[in-house]
Amino acid sequence: MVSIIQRFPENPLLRPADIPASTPDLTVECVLNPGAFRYRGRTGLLLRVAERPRQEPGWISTPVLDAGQIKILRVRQNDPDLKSTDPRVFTYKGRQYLTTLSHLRLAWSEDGIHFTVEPQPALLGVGDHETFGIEDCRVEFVAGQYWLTYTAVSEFGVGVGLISTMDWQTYTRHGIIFPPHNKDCALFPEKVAGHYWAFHRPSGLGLGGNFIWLSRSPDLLHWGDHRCIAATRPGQWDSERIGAGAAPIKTERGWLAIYHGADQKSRYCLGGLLLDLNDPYRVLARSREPLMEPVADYEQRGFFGNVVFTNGHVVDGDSIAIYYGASDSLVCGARASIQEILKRL
Ligand code: MAN
Repeated sequence: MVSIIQRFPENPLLRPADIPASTPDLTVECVLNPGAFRYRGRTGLLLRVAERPRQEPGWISTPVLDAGQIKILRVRQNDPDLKSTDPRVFTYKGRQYLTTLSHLRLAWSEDGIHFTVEPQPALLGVGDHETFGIEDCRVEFVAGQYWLTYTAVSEFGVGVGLISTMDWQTYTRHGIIFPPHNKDCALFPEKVAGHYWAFHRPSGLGLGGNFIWLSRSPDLLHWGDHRCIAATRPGQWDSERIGAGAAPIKTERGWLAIYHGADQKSRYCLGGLLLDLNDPYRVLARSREPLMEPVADYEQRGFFGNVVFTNGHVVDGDSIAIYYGASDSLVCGARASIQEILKRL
């Protein structure tokens, strides 16, 4: 099938070497999964920057936040209490840790392609529920403010935190809105039937799985009427886990949501879902084939290969600029026509 997604010829837009580390003791290992938005005529990205100390042979060392200070956990690779099979996580003495600590960093662009990265983090993990960092932030302008829904990671699990800002200088923290295990939360850009709406992705331990749920709220803080709207599909490209990308796009055919799906081999692709404009719990269509697959070299090889993952886009008329993380290492961009995507659903 002919691809309807055109990758930016300038890809990758950002790589770890473009990001100054947040402290001299850390190196930037990955820059990935940006939230995207427009502010005062510019495109903003809220990048996930994943850092750790430079790795020494024979050791794994990872930063953990402890009362706002970075502490380094350092474990010998041959320690019998260490289990490490995934580049993103390891288990030590029965407890799980991430191999990197992520914060959120702003980058700005006049043309949506060339970005200038701010020298310091915009947001770092705060408090007991973010000691392993904050990740994969969706940004949406709703009710006169920007709302940031992000993954908060700690020994207590992976949940969804909420922050608001008007000016990208001062931030208001609203705490965890979806407790563990939950991630991939994206707000709708406007009220529908008198409510605010959010996608999220709770994970079932036994029954259930990694499915997309939809909820509504009177105030963006309190969420209810949770309903599962899309499950994984056995044997297909989205058989293992699925999760929403950024906010859905309002079209004359319905709400178009771009989501990620992974298979048993953790190969991440992007697909589309179409929801009823007035009753978003009603799913009207879903892509059979992926809209985008990891086929470029930089999408197949990296920190965690075979990944295209999006949680940020900017819409301009019929054109959507999709910002995405490639192989959990780099930030890239791609463009598509919304009408063309709708035809594929
Ligand atoms: C998974 C991956 C990682 C992420 C952790 C915590 O292991 O998505 O990239 O850091 O979950 O969210």
